[in-house]
Amino acid sequence: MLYPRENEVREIKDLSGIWEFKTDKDAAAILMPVPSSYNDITQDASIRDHAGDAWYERSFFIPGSWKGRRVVIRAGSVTHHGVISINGQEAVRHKGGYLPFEADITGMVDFGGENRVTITVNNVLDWTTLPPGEIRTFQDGKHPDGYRVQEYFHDFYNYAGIHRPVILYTTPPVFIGDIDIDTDIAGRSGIIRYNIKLSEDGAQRAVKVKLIDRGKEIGSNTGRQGEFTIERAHFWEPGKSYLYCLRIETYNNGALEDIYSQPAGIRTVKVSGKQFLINGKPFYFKGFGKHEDMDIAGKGLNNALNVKDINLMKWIGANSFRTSHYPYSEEFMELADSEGFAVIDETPAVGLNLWDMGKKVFCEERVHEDALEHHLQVIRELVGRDKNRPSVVMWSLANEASTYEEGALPYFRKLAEETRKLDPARPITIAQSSHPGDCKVAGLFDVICVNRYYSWYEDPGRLELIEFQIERELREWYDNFKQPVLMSEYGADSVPGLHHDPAVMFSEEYQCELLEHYHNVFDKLDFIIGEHVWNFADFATKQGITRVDGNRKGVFTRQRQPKAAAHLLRKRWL
Ligand code: BDP
Repeated sequence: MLYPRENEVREIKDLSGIWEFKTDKDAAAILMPVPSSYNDITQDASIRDHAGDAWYERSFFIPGSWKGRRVVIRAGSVTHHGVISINGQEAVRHKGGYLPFEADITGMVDFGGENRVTITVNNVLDWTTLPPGEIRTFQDGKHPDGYRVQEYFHDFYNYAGIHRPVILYTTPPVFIGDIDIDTDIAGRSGIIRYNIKLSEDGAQRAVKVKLIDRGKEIGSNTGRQGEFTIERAHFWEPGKSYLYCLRIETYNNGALEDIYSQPAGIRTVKVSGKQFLINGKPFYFKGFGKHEDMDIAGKGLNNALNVKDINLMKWIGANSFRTSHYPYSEEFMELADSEGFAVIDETPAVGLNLWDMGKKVFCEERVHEDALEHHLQVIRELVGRDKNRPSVVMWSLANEASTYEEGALPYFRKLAEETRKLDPARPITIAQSSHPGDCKVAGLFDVICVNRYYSWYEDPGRLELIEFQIERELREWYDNFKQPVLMSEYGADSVPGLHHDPAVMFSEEYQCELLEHYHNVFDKLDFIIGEHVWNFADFATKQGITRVDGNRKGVFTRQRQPKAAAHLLRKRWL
């Protein structure tokens, strides 16, 4: 799905702003910002903890000048189910909280008049959603009869709402529908191959593609498929972004009809032996697992926060991040492309683990056919959305699933096959918490990503054990699977300002010493291709006895101030 871009023939109208909102059909509407999570906006705990439908509504005008154009409504993220209605008529419904969806509403709107959009948002998680969850209803005498809670198994708050912009955009009735870009390098030359899809009725249209370099046309072709070879090309690489642009024009009997400008970064990625190669050179990942998370707005898109995070990642010397544990906004992905960060792009498959060897996840009553079908659909949508982004160097299909179960193997085999079919060029992985001896699925992937918390969840307080334990484990992963290994999570909670010497858990000293022990091991092993600290910043979680105001493993606070660990990483990475 193309990211909406305006130009001479396409217009965008952003419906961000303050909408009317209800969680109960009969209540009076209250004010709700879009984009934002709704949970932390009011003083009402029942809205914060709501599980079920919520309704958003606003009116908008369609200018008379749009008559004859195709009008599309597009939502970047409605968590987790969304139904968009226009003037009371359903236009589209979508399942999956972190990916865009859209609908042609040309036939539903009043041109030159006022229109109404209603979005029904449902945040319920069950065993067919990603992440999964369960609604628990109590009839046990210990709770009021019928008491109902949303349970889930992942460690971040189940923020809900319209998290990314809702926009209207126009195209001509016959339009550019999709583009596939593939790039290659031959010596100092860069190659950009493309394949353009027009809407169904576009067979008679002529297509022209112009190659633009910093505003200047340096080549042009005709036809829907083709390639450009750029001698002495500038390549895209982490820390040094360079984007060309393909300007696609369609013509109807010689008259210009549609235009779309697609950025294109020339780079290659490949896993070879013990290395992860970008443009043929070994790449070492330095960075974080992150979250979309902030005070008040929750998971709502915030450009100030996004630019701040990019600046902090540059300041600390990071070159990459993983979109733990769901696809991030296209606005943030645009920044990764333009600012030169390598991204491990992850699906929302997190919490497929009950941390209980006795209770299976991959079985008929939990993750089964419907879940698999949805997971495949999410992968198709994710690849469809991000396939042309040079920043995306690897797909991560899940986080910490119980891959020690037999049932995990057929499940992940299907996912791996589908992803490779959709995108034969990029490596694939999953972030693992299973142990190398028990994991049934690692052989399906290209890179081992390990999440591990020695001296935190395991042997808490025992910093002296880390090097022995992690070295043993990492060697075992490599010996068993002969794939390069990336430490995709390691870290410790710390409360800023809490000091202790010798270090104790939750002090800033402990977080620093823990990281250093891991680093000593990474520096010894030649198959380690990177380190992603958990987490970039503190973030909200559900309430529980192991969380004091959320997860505190950030090296920055939730307000983006550095803890001591941030200075330690900055020294190491720069
Ligand atoms: C890992 C998860 C991550 C958690 C982290 C933690 O992948 O989502 O936040 O542990 O517990 O299990 O801090």
